[in-house]
Amino acid sequence: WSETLADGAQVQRRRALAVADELLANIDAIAKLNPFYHRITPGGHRMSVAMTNCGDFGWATHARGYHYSRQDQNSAQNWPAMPALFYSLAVAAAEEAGFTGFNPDACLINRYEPGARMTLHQDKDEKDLRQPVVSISLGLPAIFQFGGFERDAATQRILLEHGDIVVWGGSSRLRYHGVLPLKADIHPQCGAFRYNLTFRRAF
Ligand code: MD3
Ligand code: FE
Repeated sequence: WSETLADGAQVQRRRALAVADELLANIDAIAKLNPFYHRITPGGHRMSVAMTNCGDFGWATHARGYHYSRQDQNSAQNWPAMPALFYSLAVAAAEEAGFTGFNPDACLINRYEPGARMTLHQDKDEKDLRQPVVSISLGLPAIFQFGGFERDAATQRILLEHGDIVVWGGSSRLRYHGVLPLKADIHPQCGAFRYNLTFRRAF
């Protein structure tokens, strides 16, 4: 079942549940090739979320900002291919939310450990902001914050759980959003972690 959060923003509850184990096996295989690591922001802070990527491009930090890169900065290898299941699920979810023709070339994989969080930010490093972002949550639940178009606007909080997919597009594409510190617990399939896959068209 799905809920509209705001114009262009839709949660599809448990949409990925039936293939969650397969998604997790793919994440493990990707992390064997390109392990998760904590990036350092341009401001010099170590992010509490650990990341890896798959697809043509991955999200990278840089002394002067953020960008998308074919190579993993750590290994100097190209990112692993996006598994067919990832691509088809993200495209189908976008389509169900009304975004036809979504063609993601980047999948960022975020791994949250207890206490890890993501402060309010906008996703605007992508070239074509008419393409939505699709997010798939796996493992421990997290409280997601979504706000307005200015950092200090009021935020709504929504719980994202194992298997939930969120599609963000249209006028919601530039909303501020973040994730509150993860509460320690053990998930049957993911142990102490939460994973979030975000699919984007980078270029
Ligand atoms: C709203 N990740 O990687 S996913 C990110 O749970 C990111 O790891 C969070 O924000 C996470 O950039 C949130 C939900 C999400 C993703 C992209 C959005 C919400 C969004 C883009 C625009 C507005
Ligand atoms: Fe984001």
